[in-house]
Amino acid sequence: FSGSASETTGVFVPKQEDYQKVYNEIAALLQDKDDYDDGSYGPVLVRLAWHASGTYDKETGTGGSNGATMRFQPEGDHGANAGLVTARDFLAPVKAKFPWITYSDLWILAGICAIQEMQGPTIPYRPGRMDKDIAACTPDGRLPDASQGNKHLRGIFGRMGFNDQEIVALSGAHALGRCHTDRSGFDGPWTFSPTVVTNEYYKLLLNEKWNWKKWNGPKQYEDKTSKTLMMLPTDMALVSDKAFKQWVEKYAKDEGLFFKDFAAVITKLFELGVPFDETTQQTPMTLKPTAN
Ligand code: ZEM
Repeated sequence: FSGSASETTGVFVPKQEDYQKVYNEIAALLQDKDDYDDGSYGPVLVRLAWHASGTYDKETGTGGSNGATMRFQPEGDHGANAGLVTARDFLAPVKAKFPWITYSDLWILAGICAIQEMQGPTIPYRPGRMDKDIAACTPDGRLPDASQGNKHLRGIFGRMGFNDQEIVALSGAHALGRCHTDRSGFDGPWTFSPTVVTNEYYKLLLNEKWNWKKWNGPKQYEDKTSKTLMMLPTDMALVSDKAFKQWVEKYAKDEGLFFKDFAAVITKLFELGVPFDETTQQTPMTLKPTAN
């Protein structure tokens, strides 16, 4: 058992160096297992952390990353979570090697590791989440539905406590990864560099011409030029809605601003409903990315 046991209680109290070991293990696995999707499990790890957190309801204080209730069948089987078993299975050997970390802390640490390893901004990390049991599973329907528009986005993200600017900044995560027909039913990546954090998503939203894709699948857009990229109806709502569009324009112009705002809003997302010790507020730690 690596790490340090408290002298007085004998209870293992992990330190920053212990979390760094977990980080390094995930980063090594990401490098090793590069024959998946576009060459990285990074995007699906980010999606796991987001779906663990995005169930939060500020009125009742239920949901959020404190609990990792997606481990259980009702929540794991929610349509929105289709395919995330891939991310949970990827992390199983990490949990086995570091049994002291809770699933809830591990999933968020993995999301942060993935963002940093995919050349994104540094995201401060605070541990302290506890795993809850099956009774804490959230009801279906708390995560956004990609076939909807601006009202739906404000409703869903407003319930978590996010404003327009934050909704647009969070959506920049769609620079990463892709849609899978056997998961959401949608198809294709948003950008040409789906394993690198960039502001390309905003640039493409503004500069490409987007047409409805002609196919039998759910309604989505394809880019006129290459017909290989995609946008969801909810993505296009960010440019058809004037208040959202202002932020899309700012982030398309200034990648530094996007990185700064993305780091802030993803930190907020990952900490929704997490009862950190009010008195100490636990100083956030910065976990070091792998040099590559
Ligand atoms: Zn996503 N997202 N998302 N998202 N998402 C998908 C994939 C990914 C929406 C959505 O319906 C979908 C945020 C917001 C929203 C990621 C991160 C974040 C997919 C494709 C869909 C359908 C799933 C599949 O088929 O595998 C909607 C409607 C959103 C409302 C705005 C936020 C916020 C995110 C993080 C901060 C990521 C990284 C992926 C790519 C996953 C992968 O496996 O490649």
